[in-house]
Amino acid sequence: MGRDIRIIGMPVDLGQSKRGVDMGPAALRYAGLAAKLEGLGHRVCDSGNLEVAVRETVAAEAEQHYLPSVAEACRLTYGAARRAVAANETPLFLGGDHSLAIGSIGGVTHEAPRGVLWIDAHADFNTPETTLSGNIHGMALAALLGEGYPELTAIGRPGPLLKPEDVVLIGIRDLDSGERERLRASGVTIYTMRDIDERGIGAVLREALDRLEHHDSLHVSLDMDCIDPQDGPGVGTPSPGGLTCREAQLAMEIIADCGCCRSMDIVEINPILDRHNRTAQLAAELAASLFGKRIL
Ligand code: NNH
Ligand code: MN
Ligand code: MN
Ligand code: MN
Repeated sequence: MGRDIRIIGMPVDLGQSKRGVDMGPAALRYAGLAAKLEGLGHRVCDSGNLEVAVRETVAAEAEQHYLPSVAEACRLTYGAARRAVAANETPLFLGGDHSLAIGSIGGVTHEAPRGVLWIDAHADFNTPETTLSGNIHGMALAALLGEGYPELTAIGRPGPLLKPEDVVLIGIRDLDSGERERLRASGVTIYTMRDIDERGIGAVLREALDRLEHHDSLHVSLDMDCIDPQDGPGVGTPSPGGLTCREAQLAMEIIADCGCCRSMDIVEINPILDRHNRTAQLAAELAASLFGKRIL
């Protein structure tokens, strides 16, 4: 009883500053992602990559942090996500930076809401008023909740694409100060690395799933910088003190047990900063665990 998994690459790198995240989809394919999922009994169909502007061709947008091109990438991603869900497929989005989640999560929730597990070192809860970098990948979750650039909050359908009670953040350890205030006031459930250190990843994940119990479908948005840089060096904004590969595996296995994960993003892998593609290999293993791989 496998699933129909639809792989959708979105090599957007305009939402952040470092070069190389656009190579993430290739790195994940080279890591054998499709074969690992097929080995679990799923039918995997790879749509290739969606089109996004190459930075050199939109240099005039640099001052606006490439907002028009990021918004266009998100619109395309939204459409692809919506079509996959309408076809009863499980879309797996390969980034690219985390700005694509505005489109992927927006699109998968077009017909019906789903719960979102946002696993990240960062909360991506900045607005143009609170951001220190200006980078749009640091605003993606805020935009999904309807806050920030109108160009982003208008994508797909009017109004917020998510409600605070639809979202749980896991692995958080690096917040900007204005972002922290916004997050505290938001009503979003947050599990920081301190919570994970004190209570263990298993207890945290089980409680996170309880929080999303009112949803029968879940989306996992996996920013690979959630992983400790020791285990996942190939990311643009590494943050020490992160999840070990074992903790991340257990998180995926516990989500898999609930049987309701119906879409996923894997974002922020930067192969230029990686070592022998190990961050992409770990991500492919995590996706396999999320979609049913078991030791016994
Ligand atoms: N908070 C920072 C910013 O807004 C860093 C965001 N970087 C990420 N987010 N990788 O997941 O620029
Ligand atoms: Mn992120
Ligand atoms: Mn991050
Ligand atoms: Mn700026």
